[in-house]
Amino acid sequence: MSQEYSVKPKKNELSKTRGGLLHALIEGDQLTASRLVNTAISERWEPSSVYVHLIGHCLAEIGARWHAGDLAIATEHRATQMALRLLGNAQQAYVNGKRVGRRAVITSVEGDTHLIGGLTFADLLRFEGWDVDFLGADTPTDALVELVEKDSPDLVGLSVTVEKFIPNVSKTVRAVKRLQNPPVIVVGGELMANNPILEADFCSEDAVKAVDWVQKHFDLNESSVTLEVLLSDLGERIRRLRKDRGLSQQGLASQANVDRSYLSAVENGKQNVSFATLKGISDALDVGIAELISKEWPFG
Ligand code: B12
Repeated sequence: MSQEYSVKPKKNELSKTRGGLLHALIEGDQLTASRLVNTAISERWEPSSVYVHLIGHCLAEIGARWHAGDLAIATEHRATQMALRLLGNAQQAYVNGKRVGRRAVITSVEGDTHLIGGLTFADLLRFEGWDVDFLGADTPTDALVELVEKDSPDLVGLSVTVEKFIPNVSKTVRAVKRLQNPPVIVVGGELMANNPILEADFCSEDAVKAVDWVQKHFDLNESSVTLEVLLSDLGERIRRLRKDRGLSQQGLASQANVDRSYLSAVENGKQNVSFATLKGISDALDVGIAELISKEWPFG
């Protein structure tokens, strides 16, 4: 994911936004719900905080209240539709990651109509630069197998929410694995905490953990990030911090004791920097070196 959106909200901030969103979803107040999610995104919350810890969390709470008989089914349905719109807008706001040349097909398993968990995993992968086909819910096993045979994706993600459909997952995994050059298969959904599917390559109740596993499995983690990308990210962070502080390139260059043209090359990711230069720039920007090179954003 782009360094731009890597803020983990503070606990109290998350819980306040959750409270507001839960209320808006229950009341059918789309305007307030959109405003809360848009604010979180404009404050550069990482996608998983918005998808899982904010929207997903509110849906689970609404489900629990509906299950307990405290909410009408129509209220739950309306909240789900609102959440789908919020997620659609979030997907537009977060830019897809730089393409990594890998393809995934994600769907809920045959019979299962819950689609938000699979959609969450699909979008989190998109933000990591994957090309993703999201098929939605309840895809018949035969249709999925046919598509996988035709398109040969690198990864298939299956979502299952309702216990009685677990046998459909095993059936689907076996059918896909019988293909020539079968893809990697990841199964997700809350039930996976206690009912892992043995034939799958990875199972998890947590979409973020699954994305991590996938990135490692396909060797797409930061260790494989090139120096070029690291320097370009560093340059972008320096430029943003400089602008935040209302400094011109010349102003920062003077304070950091470097030439303006040198600083311009650094900001454009075209210049490798020594530790001494990094220290000069970080002092002038009034941030620690660790913050300057960390993924967290924004700092201070
Ligand atoms: C919205 C909802 C619905 C909507 C679904 C709308 C839609 N298009 O998605 C509707 C109203 C259609 C619905 C129907 C039903 N539902 Co419902 N529903 C929910 C609710 C409230 C929210 C689900 C949700 O979207 N959560 C938010 C997402 C983000 O969470 P998640 O799905 O768990 O996903 C996370 C992880 O599990 C994981 N993950 C999920 N999928 C995948 C896939 C991969 C590949 C990976 C890596 C990770 C991953 O990542 C996500 C983020 O970390 C839940 C309550 C709850 N506790 O979740 C009940 C709930 C899931 N429903 C339930 C039930 C029983 C039903 C019905 C059977 C009710 C009925 N009697 O008709 C039907 C199912 C019909 C069917 N054939 O499927 C039960 C399931 C119990 C069970 N485990 O068997 C729940 C838990 C409610 C309850 N407390 O009883 N439901």
